[in-house]
Amino acid sequence: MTKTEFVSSDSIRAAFSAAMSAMYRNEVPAYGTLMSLVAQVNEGVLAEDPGMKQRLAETDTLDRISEERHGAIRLGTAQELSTIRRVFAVMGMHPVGYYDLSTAGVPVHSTAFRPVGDTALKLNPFRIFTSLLRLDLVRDEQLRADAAEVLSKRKIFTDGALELLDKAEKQGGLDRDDASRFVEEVLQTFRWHDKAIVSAEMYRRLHDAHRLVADVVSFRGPHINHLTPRTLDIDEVQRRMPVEGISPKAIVEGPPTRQCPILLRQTSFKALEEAVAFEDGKGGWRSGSHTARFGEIEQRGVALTPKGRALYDRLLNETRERCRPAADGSNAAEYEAALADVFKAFPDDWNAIRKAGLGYFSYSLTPAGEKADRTGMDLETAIANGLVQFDPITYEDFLPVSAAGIFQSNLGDDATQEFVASPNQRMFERDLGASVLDEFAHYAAIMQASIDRCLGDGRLAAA
Ligand code: OOG
Ligand code: NI
Repeated sequence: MTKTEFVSSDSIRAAFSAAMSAMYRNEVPAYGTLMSLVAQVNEGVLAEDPGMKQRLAETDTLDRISEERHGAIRLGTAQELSTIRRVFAVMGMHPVGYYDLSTAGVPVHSTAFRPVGDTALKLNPFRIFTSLLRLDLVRDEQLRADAAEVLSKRKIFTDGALELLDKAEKQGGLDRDDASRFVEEVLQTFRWHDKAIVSAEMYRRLHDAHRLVADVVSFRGPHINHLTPRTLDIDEVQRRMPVEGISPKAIVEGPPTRQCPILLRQTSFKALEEAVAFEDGKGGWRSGSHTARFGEIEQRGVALTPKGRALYDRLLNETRERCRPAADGSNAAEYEAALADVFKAFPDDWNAIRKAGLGYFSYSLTPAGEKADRTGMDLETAIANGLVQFDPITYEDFLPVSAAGIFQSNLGDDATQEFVASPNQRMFERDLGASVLDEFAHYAAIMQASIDRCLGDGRLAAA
């Protein structure tokens, strides 16, 4: 078989994200409601802002505007993590970034599997925030051993998925039939199981250690715990969620509303309580419940350089020192005001952000620039003379403090926070069986390549 008969990894990812969306809307009806709300709000924004509509159309992103951008799962073992890395690679999703959530009291560390590169992101931007449980942070030794034993026995992938995975790796791709079977088989891993693989008593012990430990260990597989479409106006969706009968988390995570959006803003609706049957130890079942699954929305802005990110982190810390957002939303307005006030220190003008070296931008020649004699001109002069233009590079990754806020709001607001901060990227990469891509180096390379293209004919001097 020749390579040309293989379906592209981008198409497999697109088929997978569509299948996941359909499954999740079916399993979690409130998520379907959120999707319709997002589509309505996006339509409204586009109707009022023809300029934005035009820009989205030009960048080929208008058609899929309200489609999912990401989802999240939580895994239990190194074996599961390294296998999922191979599965996602077939879909063109690669591990980018390392996120330590232990600092925020959640016993996991994570990466984002995502398409890398402009073309792949445009074709289908779907990514999965993937966390690995850290049993090493659970203090109770007996519980740690019991949990490890349960996890070592479960099989989260179907035999069909594993066979097709081997085949894809051996052949270097999958043909049309295999690709659609692969999507179907892999989808099974993310399904919800309403029968636990532990007893109610074991669930209670796991839950007492941390709700997240119970969520990972008690089930046959890593159910997708949320999906996240993109919204063009996150504040509006947040406001309208209660009108649609869904209950939003207390605050929007991330930076405040701005003229020039930076990084990532996110909010979610609270996880639903779902009926679960636990083993009763006598071959029967005992009914109980579990909260895990929710819906989220995101709005993205420019990727920040290490300098920009340091400023963002400092301002966010300062805000939270002034006002720590309460889980019940009682001080949400105060928090928002503090956030807006503190973030006045972050320039809100594209050129100012660029000149201060806070964000990553993509440079290109203007029509005038194509024609002009740019001999010996530096980048700034070329920009000042209208020969080179710049566009913000969108942030495609995640934020640990925001992620922790999303975790916590969906684990129940009384989730204990008693873990000692202990990032361990080396351990994570060993378990993953690969190293993660450094997100900053990645954005810097995109920016540099765009500058090189402007300088490419050698007439424009390096800045
Ligand atoms: C993942 C939470 C992180 C995000 O958007 O920051 C996340 C989880 O709850 O498993 O998805
Ligand atoms: Ni998320």
